[in-house]
Amino acid sequence: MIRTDWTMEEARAIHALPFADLMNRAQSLHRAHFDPNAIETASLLSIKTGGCPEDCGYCSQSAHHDTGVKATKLMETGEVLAAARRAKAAGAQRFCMGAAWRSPKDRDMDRLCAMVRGVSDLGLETCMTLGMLSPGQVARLKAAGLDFYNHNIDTSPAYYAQIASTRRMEDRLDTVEQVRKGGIRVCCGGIIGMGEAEEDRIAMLVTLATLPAHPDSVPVNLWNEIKGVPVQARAQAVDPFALLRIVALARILMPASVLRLSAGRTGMSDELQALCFLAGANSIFVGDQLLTTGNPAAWKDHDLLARLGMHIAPAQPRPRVTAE
Ligand code: SAM
Ligand code: DTB
Ligand code: SF4
Repeated sequence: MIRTDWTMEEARAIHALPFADLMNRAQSLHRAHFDPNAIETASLLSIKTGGCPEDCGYCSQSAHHDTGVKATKLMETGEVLAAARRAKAAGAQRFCMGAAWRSPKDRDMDRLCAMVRGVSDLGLETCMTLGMLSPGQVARLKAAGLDFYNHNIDTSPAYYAQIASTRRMEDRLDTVEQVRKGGIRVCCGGIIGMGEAEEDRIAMLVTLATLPAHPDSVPVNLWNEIKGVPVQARAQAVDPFALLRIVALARILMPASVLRLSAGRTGMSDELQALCFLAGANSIFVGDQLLTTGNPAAWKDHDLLARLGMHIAPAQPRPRVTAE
């Protein structure tokens, strides 16, 4: 059963289960909703890097922090399509285009829509992450054929103000709601390892799991160290078991959502990734590069999946995870 009325008490109790009980519950639900040996693959491209007016304390692309990332203009459609062809050849099913904006300018919409149509025509699922969207922009992207929109809540409501001051979590949730209402599937998750407490991690998942509809996909990012950003002073190494508990809790609270093990895999052992898949993670980014940081080499991921007897999930439109 898909529930959107989870309480913090329930989530804390699940999170605190003995490890074997927690993993068993997560794996049983995973099997009820998905092929447990299938992994979805997405590829990322930064179509507009750096110079972002937002001050997210974890991000290399904010103009507020001195990180050495060079600001670029929005890429040409042709260059984006060439990258999408390469991603498809390397085994990606979905192509996710990210821009370091607070929100897109209306003058950029024609080009963004051309990118969506072009990537879609290559037979790839399309995803964009462009910051906040107006209802009109949602409608244009939907008409161009955009399948997914990524917009993360990043942390708990209580910790959010420590992470960004140029926007509120309510602004993020408003965009998520606009996207959902506009009929584009929602990809919404967050980051762990930014100095937040265990309670914040649980609260982040409860926030996602009590939205009117669960996000269709939920990225769990481990903070990728960026030198020169405010989070660097607060970041903590994440205990592998703490990560596993969060993955399992996400799987239990949102059993039909695709769970993506996103940033941070370069620092994870094969064994930890395998345990994350057991706990319910069923999607990864493939390709050497995320946005401004690295990702495991393609051969390493293929090797890992082969050793685990896992395969790339056939891309197929899935029904929305909860009804209106
Ligand atoms: N500007 C858009 C936005 O904020 O939605 C799109 C790009 S933004 C880089 C997408 C997401 O990447 C963020 O919401 C955050 O969850 C994740 N992210 C950014 N920097 C990260 C880092 N250093 N480590 C882990 N995840 C990170
Ligand atoms: C998400 O949750 N993770 C991806 C994607 N959505 C856009 C981004 C990860 C970025 C990691 C830091 C970087 O490469 O700059
Ligand atoms: Fe800008 Fe997105 Fe980075 Fe925040 S996370 S600074 S909005 S690119």
